[in-house]
Amino acid sequence: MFPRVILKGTMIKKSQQKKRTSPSNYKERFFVLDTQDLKYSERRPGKKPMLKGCIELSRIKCVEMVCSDSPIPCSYKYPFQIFHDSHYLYIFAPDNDTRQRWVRALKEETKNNNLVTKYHTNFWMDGKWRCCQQTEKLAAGCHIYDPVCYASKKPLPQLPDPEREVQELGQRMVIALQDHKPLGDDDLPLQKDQEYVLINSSRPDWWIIEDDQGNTGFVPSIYVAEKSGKNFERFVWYNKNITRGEAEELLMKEGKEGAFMVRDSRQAGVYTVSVFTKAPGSNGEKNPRVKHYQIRQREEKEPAFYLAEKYLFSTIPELIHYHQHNAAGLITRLRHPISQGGGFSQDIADLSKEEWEVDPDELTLGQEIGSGQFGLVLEGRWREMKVAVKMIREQCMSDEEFKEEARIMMRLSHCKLVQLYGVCTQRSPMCLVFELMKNGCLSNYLRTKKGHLSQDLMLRMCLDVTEGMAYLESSNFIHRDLGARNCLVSENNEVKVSDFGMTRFVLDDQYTSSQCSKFPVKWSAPEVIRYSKYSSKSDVWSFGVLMWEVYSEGRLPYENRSNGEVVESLNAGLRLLKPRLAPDAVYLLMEWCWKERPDDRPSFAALFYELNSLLTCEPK
Ligand code: 4IP
Ligand code: ZN
Repeated sequence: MFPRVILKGTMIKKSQQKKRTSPSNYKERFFVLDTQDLKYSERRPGKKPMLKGCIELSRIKCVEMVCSDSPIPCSYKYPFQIFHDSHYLYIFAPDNDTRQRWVRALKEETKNNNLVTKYHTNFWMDGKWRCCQQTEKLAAGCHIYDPVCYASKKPLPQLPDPEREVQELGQRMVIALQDHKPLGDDDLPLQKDQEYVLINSSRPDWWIIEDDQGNTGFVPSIYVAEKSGKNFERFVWYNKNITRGEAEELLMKEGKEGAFMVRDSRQAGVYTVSVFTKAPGSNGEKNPRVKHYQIRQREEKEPAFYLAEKYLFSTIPELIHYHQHNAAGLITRLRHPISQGGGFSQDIADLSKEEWEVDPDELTLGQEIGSGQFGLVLEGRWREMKVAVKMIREQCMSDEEFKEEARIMMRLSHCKLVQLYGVCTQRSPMCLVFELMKNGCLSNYLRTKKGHLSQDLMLRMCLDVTEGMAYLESSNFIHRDLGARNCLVSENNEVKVSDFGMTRFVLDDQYTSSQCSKFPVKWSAPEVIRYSKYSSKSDVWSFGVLMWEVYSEGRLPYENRSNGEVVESLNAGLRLLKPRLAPDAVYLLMEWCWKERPDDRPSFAALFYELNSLLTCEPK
């Protein structure tokens, strides 16, 4: 019997990279699904179609959409996945309807196969699963696979099942620490103690979660606690590297009844709550002192954590939250979280208004971590988060214009951009509150790591920047001052783009006129130097120079040459030379960024795609 054709059409596929070294690329293919196989072929005008691949339906183990917020480097933007044998085939449909049609049909044809129980919701990219961060390509999925019903919203609420293990599900679950009313359409209401699936935690302040009805939305991250693991570094009360003695000293110095912190106990994997009190003890002791309580963990069954026997919690943040409001067996209620960086923060702040104005009472300033164009940068705390605070030197910035723009800049939110949380204008000098990046600016980072940067790391750094810039490009936002000095490095060596659009508010003409000494001539496209014509393509030029900085390990471009000499040599068609560490393919991309005509330069989306395809090997 001949197989019956079910669907056919043109879509784009990503190469499956069956071998470690095979290239990553996106090709347009004509797909035919019949009752036996899924075939794809290349069709060229005037030529016979050439069959490129054929997947027997019986070998398919999962078909599902892919949910991702990373830029898609091809013209079709609706991805779905087919997991077969030991390979993932990513196919990109031109629109959502087409994607749904294919996913439905493929699910229907494969529903009786030997299927996976869990699948990955996001892409395998850069050596890890973007959904669950696992680094093994064939690692079990992180989300229950639904072989038949293809619906994003489940009609019936799931009944609570106490036996269902978080670990077994593989999903990241969170528990609401308190009720929360949604502010806008994108927000999800929270009900205290209710569990939710964590969908996206790439922004530190707002997370996306899903309730048991299948509704998803944003919630303030400090209102929820992750159920599995002990991921609570974002809470201000947690001090990672502090000894018992240092903790005591800090708490005594603070001297406030109920000042407390959570620290690592000497015993690995165990945590201790240290709390300051003046209350008389059971044996009549009256001296101000610090008491230490070990957070105990009951092994057998959840909930597992407790300080005082009767009160059990499934996460440490829940436990702390509870004891912040109830002494319940402790010498005193946990009143003031203290952290090593200095200062204490209030209780969970009221996040009920998402505005750009930061309340000065919510902001605590710590030590200096650097200085920039506008003045000093301090470490700080805001709403239980560690933040970087830029203090704007007077007469340095046109505040009024900036304030108008802050609203737009705050909405730009991407995991490869340094997030602006808000602006504090009620204090003088005005200050801007940003996401804190532990490893400082990229140019210094490159210099300190000189001689120890692997090819893989350098490529990934460039890739991170293109990802953030592709987002700005798609938001029609021009950076205007891209360079390694304006990128920051996180604790895990991830690079994020910072200070986008900020030069527009600089009042110092030394920066703003291309004739002047502080103008970043060495990073600027010719059309910017000549007629201040900024565009995403002038950002691309600067990105070429940034790549050069990365592969030169932080050297200054055109080292000893003056701005005037640089302009002259650019006009003569000369370009920066290939850095010793740059592979040919990478230098070709730099040269592409430095095309004289802006239109001849690639877009950031294209650069992302090209760089990504150079990442052929699995990470070590
Ligand atoms: C090829 O790259 C094509 O993308 C193939 O897709 C792909 O095969 C190959 O991946 C990949 O190396 P080049 O054209 O640059 O050689 P197509 O067959 O559609 O042209 P898949 O398996 O994705 O069909 P590997 O994994 O087979 O090496
Ligand atoms: Zn996953």
